[in-house]
Amino acid sequence: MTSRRHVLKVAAGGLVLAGGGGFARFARAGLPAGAVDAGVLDALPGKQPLIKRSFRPPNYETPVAYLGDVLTPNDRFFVRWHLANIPTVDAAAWRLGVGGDGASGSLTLSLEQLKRDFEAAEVVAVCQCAGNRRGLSDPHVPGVEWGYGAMGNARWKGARLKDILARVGLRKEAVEIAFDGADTPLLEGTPDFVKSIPTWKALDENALVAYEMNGAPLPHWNGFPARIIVPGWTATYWMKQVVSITALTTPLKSFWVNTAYRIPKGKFASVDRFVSQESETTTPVTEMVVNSLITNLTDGQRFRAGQAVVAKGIAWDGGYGIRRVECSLDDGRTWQAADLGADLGRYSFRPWQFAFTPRVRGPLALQARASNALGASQTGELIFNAPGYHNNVFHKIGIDIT
Ligand SMILES: Nc1nc2c(c(=O)[nH]1)N[C@H]1C(S)=C(S)[C@@H](COP(=O)(O)O)O[C@H]1N2
Ligand SMILES: [Mo]
Repeated sequence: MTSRRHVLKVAAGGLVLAGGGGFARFARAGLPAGAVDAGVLDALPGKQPLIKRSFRPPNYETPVAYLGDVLTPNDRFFVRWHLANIPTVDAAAWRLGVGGDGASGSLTLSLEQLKRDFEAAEVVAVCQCAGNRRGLSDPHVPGVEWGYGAMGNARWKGARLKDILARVGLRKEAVEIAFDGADTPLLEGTPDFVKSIPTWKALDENALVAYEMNGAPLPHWNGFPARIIVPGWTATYWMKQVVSITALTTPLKSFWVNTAYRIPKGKFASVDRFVSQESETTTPVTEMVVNSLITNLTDGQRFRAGQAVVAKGIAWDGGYGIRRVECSLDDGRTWQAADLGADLGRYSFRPWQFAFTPRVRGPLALQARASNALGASQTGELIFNAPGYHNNVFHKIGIDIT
């Protein structure tokens, strides 16, 4: 079903995308080289060309230039799957099972019922892989070697998880709510992709079973006909093609929660805890860390001395809200405030821009850093961890003033 089509450019010496996304000049901008390379632009059926990191399973990232739009178009939204068996779901035949020992009853919902029997809710929220920017990790770490684009922002519409859980009668002993999707492993021995979140998080009014993305049905690659939305938390919990929701009175046993997607305890200033899955030394990743990206400039881009330059970008966090974005033109010695753009809600990308007029000829590095309502900010030095999660090193672009 996944035919390899439209291979547009093979980047032997570095792929150049109009307006952003070049990775060829990290060394010059003083960034760690990591393992990321320019990648190959390739279009999955129904998608625009994205940067291919792997084909089976499909892992495709969004070029930086497309992340300048506050809402990421559906056909440019990144794609990440762990398992290679991804069925095409027939909307009419699809069913969502709801139950578990943490529920008093059980229920099977059709797509029709999901849309008709529950109040529709909407939230604009960033969907970002915990491993976004892993390919920039220095030293190198194994995994999908993402650049900056394993993320997107969309307006999600669906039924509230809490309303669905209320329909089956959640018992007070329920500690976690687990999700399974229609995808299955290709090889025996590969664990099925099953995830859970704490019950309190599932009861958040912004947690949804979404059947619309930016006003349209979800693309197949992003979880048609319905997926879980956990605003503020990394995308690993955002189960696609969801087929079951299970309330559990004991913590889920799943490789994808117990072993993968975990970080050393205390390493990051995460506020939301997932207590039932914490060990002595590690904890599941929960919220996204505060982060930002310069979206309209590329490394090596030329500007004339005395000519005004407007840098544009986006900032986001785990849902506390972006309060400030600052830029530095002197290697972080001084920082100047950027202007924040439209606020689409605390879970959304927040656009920003920063105008400056370079006077001196030669190379010039621009860095951006965001901070949120808690006062949390980004890091200048990578906070190294073996799985390569939560990379929020200041984004830096090197331009040439001529
Ligand atoms: N069914 C299913 N859902 C899934 C996954 C998966 O492998 N299977 N991967 C998760 C992870 S780790 C990420 S980063 C997001 C990616 O969402 P996207 O492909 O819509 O961008 O989906 C999540 N939901
Ligand atoms: Mo992910």
